[in-house]
Amino acid sequence: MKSMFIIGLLLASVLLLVACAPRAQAGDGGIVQEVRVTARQFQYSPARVVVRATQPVKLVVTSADVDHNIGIPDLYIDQRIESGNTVTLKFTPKAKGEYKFYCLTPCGMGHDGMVGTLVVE
Ligand SMILES: [Cu+2]
Repeated sequence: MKSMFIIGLLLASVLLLVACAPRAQAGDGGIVQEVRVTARQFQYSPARVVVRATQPVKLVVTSADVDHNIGIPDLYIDQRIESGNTVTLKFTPKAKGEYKFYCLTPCGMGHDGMVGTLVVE
């Protein structure tokens, strides 16, 4: 009788764990990772973004001042962001690693230092 109680307790625990496990968001094309980045002279915020490999990413980038760009050459991404606008990029990073992203639109004297890192784990 006592063993039946223990088995029941174990079953209830497993069901509770399954019910509480994190799930992918449904209804958004399978997007499971959403990251927001703000571009402004002369930095990205955050400048370091961490995502998981092989899972779709939705990268939302807003320009807080002048025209900018987010370029991730290794992932064939090159997207201009006009002043005050927001762009949404969807991609799935295949390989783990660190990918630099740059502003590829001249935006002022500090433009060359406008760099960030996408970390794919
Ligand atoms: Cu720039």
